[in-house]
Amino acid sequence: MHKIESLCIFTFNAKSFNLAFFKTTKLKTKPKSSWLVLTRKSADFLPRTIHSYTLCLITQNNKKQMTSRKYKAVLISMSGVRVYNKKLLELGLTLPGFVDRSEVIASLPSLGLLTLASHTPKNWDIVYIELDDYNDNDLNKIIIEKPDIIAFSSLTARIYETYELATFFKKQNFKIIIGGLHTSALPREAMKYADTVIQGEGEKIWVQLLLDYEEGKLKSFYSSLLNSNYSFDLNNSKTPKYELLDISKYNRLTIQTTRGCPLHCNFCAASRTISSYKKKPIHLIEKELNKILEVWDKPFIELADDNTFVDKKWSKELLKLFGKYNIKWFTETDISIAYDDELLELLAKSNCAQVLIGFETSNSEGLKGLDRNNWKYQQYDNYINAIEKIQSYGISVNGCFILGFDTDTKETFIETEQFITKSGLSEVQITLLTPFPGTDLYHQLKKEKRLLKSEYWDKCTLFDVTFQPKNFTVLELENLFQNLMSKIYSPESVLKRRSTFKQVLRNKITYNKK
Ligand code: B12
Ligand code: SF4
Repeated sequence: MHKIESLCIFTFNAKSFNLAFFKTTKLKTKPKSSWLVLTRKSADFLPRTIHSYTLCLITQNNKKQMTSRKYKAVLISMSGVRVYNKKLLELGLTLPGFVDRSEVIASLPSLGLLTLASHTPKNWDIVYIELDDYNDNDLNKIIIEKPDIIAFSSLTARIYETYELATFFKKQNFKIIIGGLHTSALPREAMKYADTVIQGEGEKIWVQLLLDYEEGKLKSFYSSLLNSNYSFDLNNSKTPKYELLDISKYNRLTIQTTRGCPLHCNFCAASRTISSYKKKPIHLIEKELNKILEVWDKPFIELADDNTFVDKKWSKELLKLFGKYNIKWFTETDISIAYDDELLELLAKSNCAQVLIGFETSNSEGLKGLDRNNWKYQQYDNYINAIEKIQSYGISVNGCFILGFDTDTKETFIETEQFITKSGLSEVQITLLTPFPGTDLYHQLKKEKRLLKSEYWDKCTLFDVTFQPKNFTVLELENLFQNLMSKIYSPESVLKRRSTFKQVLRNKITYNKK
């Protein structure tokens, strides 16, 4: 039952329905559509003349909705990619494979913030801003918006800049909120710079904190990790607000179909640090794909998942869904997909362009104790066959390898190159082991007093050395890594992998003809 709050009678011309409506009721905000429907229905009961109606209006929504003022939040994504190792940077610029991938990744929007935007109550306006390199002009544009709050999404590598901006805006009396993976790991640190810090999943907290702000009761800390009432059920997911983006700036968009990963690798700093493993219902993913197609007719989609195909039954439904669309897409998985032919068949038919798999190391010793159940260690002997099998279905495999494990020696660098060549991988990524704050690896290295600095967050780029390696000096590890980069991304190696990629594509064509 709705509370009847006012009754008004007025006459108006049919063509100017909305205008008369707003004028008469003197509403500052547009009424809810359900309310409009009710009023139109009411009109059906009333006598009609050709050009005008006499309408009896029964207002139903709660008073607050009608009279409350509009609020505004600016959501800031610290976008772009970062690498500080100068030599690597110079080298990187000459390495075609590396540059291509960086350019592709660098343009991705903040799905976290677009997700929060979709959960924002109607009495809040949202302005979404990406700041890569920024200047005074960019900051002035934010000030001119006169927002009630400025909310940042944080990743570790750009947290110092986030804090700098937070301090700047705080001085101008804006309320500052910071959430994301970095504040989830180190909320106390972030509290020095923000009015409110968020730890964990944002959807439910966001709604609560906006309400708290309206009521002047904003808290300094909200956590879905410490308060399970705030953890989010993906059944309640809303389609991210892709319409906030200027789509011409992007070459890919992201959607998240799963959150978390059950493997718990000791170095992993992805969404598993803020959520247990969970899956989004397929019909909601379908809505997201449709929404993307509304704003972009030929999209390329990157799943922002940690590890998509953990649950094989659900994954097959997901792949059937993708199969209905003509959308190219990419995601991250573990090698277990190689053991499921039905899944591989569906994957091949789903327009999946590539899967990224974390093989982590070519040195099996490095896999020991890496994840909670030693699962990756047990898969090591299957690596080469798994790559061959997945690619035989026409799905390109992008293999990821991490260098800098305690078990690594100089030989590991040679073996990694040999492994990559032998594996027939059609794409490759190598990164340096990085102790992101909050991870088991971070706690271990801190205990062993091997972190190069107590705070080194800007160096958490996956390409900068941040701790004392076991079998090398820091300089040796840097040099060995650069050397491997120059071999792996040399024009010849890239060319070779591109020809493998074309062969894989031919597999797909043959496979899909079957
Ligand atoms: C897409 C992506 C990017 C994009 C977009 C980043 C972004 N702002 O979201 C771009 C290309 C910019 C990017 C850049 C980098 N990335 Co990146 N990226 C990803 C990826 C693949 C998906 C992230 C995602 O969309 N998640 C889904 C959304 C829904 O989750 P979310 O953002 O965490 O948001 C939720 C909560 O955190 C919270 N929340 C987030 N922000 C806020 C803000 C407020 C106010 C509130 C209330 C809540 C809240 O609510 C959201 C919903 O629950 C992840 C890998 C992965 N599988 O997660 C890596 C990942 C996030 N990236 C990583 C890294 C290392 C980088 C780079 C350093 C790489 C580099 N060398 O440059 C840079 C970072 C530089 C920078 N710009 O800060 C690491 C980060 C680890 C960490 N703790 O910082 C990850 C986890 C990958 C990994 N290998 O570990 N990345
Ligand atoms: S498999 Fe990947 S996503 Fe899962 S815990 Fe390990 S590193 Fe993280």
